[in-house]
Amino acid sequence: TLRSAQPTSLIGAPTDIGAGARGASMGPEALRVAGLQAALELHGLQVFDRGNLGGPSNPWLPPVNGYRHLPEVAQWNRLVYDAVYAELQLGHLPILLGGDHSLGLGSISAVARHCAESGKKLRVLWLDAHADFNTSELTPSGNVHGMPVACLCGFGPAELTQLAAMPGGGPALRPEQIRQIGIRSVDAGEKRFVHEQGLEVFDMRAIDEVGMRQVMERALAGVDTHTHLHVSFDVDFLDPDIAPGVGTTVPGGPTYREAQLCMEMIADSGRLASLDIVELNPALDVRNKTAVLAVDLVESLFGKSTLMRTRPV
Ligand code: 4U7
Ligand code: MN
Ligand code: MN
Ligand code: MN
Repeated sequence: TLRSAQPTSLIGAPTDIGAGARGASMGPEALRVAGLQAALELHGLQVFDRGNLGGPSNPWLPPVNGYRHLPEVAQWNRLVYDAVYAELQLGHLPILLGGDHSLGLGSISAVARHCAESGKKLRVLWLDAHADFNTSELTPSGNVHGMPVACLCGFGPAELTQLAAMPGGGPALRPEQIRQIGIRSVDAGEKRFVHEQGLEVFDMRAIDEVGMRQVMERALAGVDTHTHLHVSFDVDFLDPDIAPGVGTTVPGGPTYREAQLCMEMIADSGRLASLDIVELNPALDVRNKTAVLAVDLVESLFGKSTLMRTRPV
């Protein structure tokens, strides 16, 4: 068993406040029921389960000025920001159990502040079927889970773009710090904005053409000992045939083997320092199998491998 020096902390954020379907609020408990803590402990990790944050309930209202539930989304993200930042201060590796993907805002804002203060380079891997790069003008839904990447880059309302008090007051992220993988659903206006901002996107076509191995080599290029690697794992990244328990399924995602390789190559980088597991929706799952799969993949992300490999193939 590989022993990691860094303890991990599970932070539950049981909300679907930014989502287009109810049910992601049950994600943290489904991951616990699927044995997340025990799976990580089997790999020699020390795991603290911090329990669940308690934020506002979901009023399930239509969008106002292009956003659904903006005050509640902001409140949940302030709670996530504080919880994730506190774990980073302790030297722990925070694992955010969502909850919908709007919570990536609080989580990654905390990571960005931590990196700015500790002189680390931040690289964010966004594993998702969607680019999550909408703004209030571009969004077809008003759901904030489709906007966190744009907000992190400074495009959005102050409540969401100013979560981190960044030195110099700028946005939490610059587009060049982000790599998106598995993308296969981008809205029309969002597509133009992704192009305009120069986001590096490894869409499903890239995975089809050059394979997951080369995609991950490219996505991890430049990651070194000074890098803090954050993985934001939207479970709808996975093909819905293997992962039906998500609110926004898009066909044609990575297979089980492709997803395993993706996680294994991140583990091999040795730089994983924070993680979000989001958009798991137990109300849409089949006997918790999507949660079990997510736990299996997270094991690979933390270094489970079939053999004691000493070098790549
Ligand atoms: B997720 C969508 F219109 N783009 O903005 C939107 F297709 O966090 C979906 O990646 C967003 O699951 C999906 O509402 C957000 C839609
Ligand atoms: Mn997402
Ligand atoms: Mn998604
Ligand atoms: Mn979704």
